[in-house]
Amino acid sequence: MRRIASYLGAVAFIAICPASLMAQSLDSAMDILQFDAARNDFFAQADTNLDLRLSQNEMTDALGLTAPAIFDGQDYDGDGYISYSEYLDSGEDLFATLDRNGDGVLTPDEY
Ligand SMILES: [Ca+2]
Ligand SMILES: [Ca+2]
Repeated sequence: MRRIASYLGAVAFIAICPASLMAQSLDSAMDILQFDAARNDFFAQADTNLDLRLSQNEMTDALGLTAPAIFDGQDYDGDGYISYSEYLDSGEDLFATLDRNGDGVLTPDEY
């Protein structure tokens, strides 16, 4: 489940996470529940046609930028959509990648 790790980092984290999470994350630690909650909010906002998957266009609109590497990194089966299941998996991968000391909490020095 580390397929996206090669090009994930601070840039991907910023692109994937909503502004509310970033504002919170700048000066505080967060656990996976807070991380998932913020990403769930992002998915709900981004999935404008409510089909429980994100298209390239929905992702671009939600991020305000085109990020094919980030999109492809989460579209594990390559069908052109990030399903909710893929989104959840990519969140786990992303958290695990960012949580470098493996203590289950992201601290500001880790992102
Ligand atoms: Ca959708
Ligand atoms: Ca997919």
